Amino acid sequence: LDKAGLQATADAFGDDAVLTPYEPGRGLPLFIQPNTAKLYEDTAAALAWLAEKRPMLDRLLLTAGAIVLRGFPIERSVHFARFADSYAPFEPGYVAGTVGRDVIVDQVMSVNTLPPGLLMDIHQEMAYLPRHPKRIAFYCRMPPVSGGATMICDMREATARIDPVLFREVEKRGIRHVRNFAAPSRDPVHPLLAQYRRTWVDTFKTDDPAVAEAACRAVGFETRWCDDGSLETINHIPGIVTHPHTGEQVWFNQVAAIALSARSNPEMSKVMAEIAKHVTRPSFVSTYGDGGEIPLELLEPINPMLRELAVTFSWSHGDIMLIDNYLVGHGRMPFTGKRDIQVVLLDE
Ligand SMILES: O=C(O)CCC(=O)C(=O)O
Ligand SMILES: [Fe+2]
Repeated sequence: LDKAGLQATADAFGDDAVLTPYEPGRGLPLFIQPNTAKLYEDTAAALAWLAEKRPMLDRLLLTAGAIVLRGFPIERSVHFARFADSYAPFEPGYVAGTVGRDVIVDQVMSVNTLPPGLLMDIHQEMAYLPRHPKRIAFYCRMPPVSGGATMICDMREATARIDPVLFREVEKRGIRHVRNFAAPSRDPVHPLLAQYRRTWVDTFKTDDPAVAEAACRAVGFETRWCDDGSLETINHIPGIVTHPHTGEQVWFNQVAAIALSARSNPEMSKVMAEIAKHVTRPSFVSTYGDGGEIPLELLEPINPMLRELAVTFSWSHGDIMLIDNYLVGHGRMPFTGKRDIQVVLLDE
């Protein structure tokens, strides 16, 4: 975000709000704080102001990639839901996502509840699906006492750092995912198993195979029932997308996180090894679009590179972070104690 652009927006906000690009780093995220008693204290007034300023927030988001609204009286999840109302919801919802999420109120859901001690690698939400949210927003209902920052990462910079050989291959061949959703009768062998090897019943919210198949078709999956009662799905994505508004090409897939996340967490590696003993089919495999293997050595540098670029700040109660899902990736630092961060998936 250049100085002139920021000044123009600051002028347009007048005395209502203060804009502060986050330091250290290159100004990611951009913080916006209310500067009048009314916007600071009156929830209805703040929500109306945020809705009215949407065109400006949209423009800022395209340059900044992520905006944190801090100090507005977004006291409860229902206020966050009202904030989200001024955006089009991501209409399919969290269908065929990799983790379980609880609905909190309206379109507000819980975040991925990976155990607190583990680090969640940086990813763009639902990038493994042909249709995915263009934007997402997080809300801090209760900040953790220690750790637990939502890391964010400039994917423009990350795209420039992807190995050019890998980039060209993905551009040419795309990416293919083969997933396997467990049969509902399988007993979990570890608490993480329920989270990371979801059943098709839990994933598609039905115990009717025909309904599950229809849900799969709706998100672009081919399906095949396996003899152990599990459901295999196949889908293709480009892996690199052209941003709908800026025309930039950005890396947009989760192949590194899918293949190598266990390595970020020694405890998780042990769990994965344990799971592998009990299941014959892996839950998520990605290859090039033609089925050719993506060499691991091309993927290995990606997660560390994303973490190196990552910016972290501490959550405060009431914060809303709006993210352009193409331009900014997100992950989570380990934490202790309680942490209540919530999420909505948005379209335009
Ligand atoms: O908990 C967080 O900060 C991020 C979690 C996350 O990536 C998600 O729920 O999509
Ligand atoms: Fe996420």
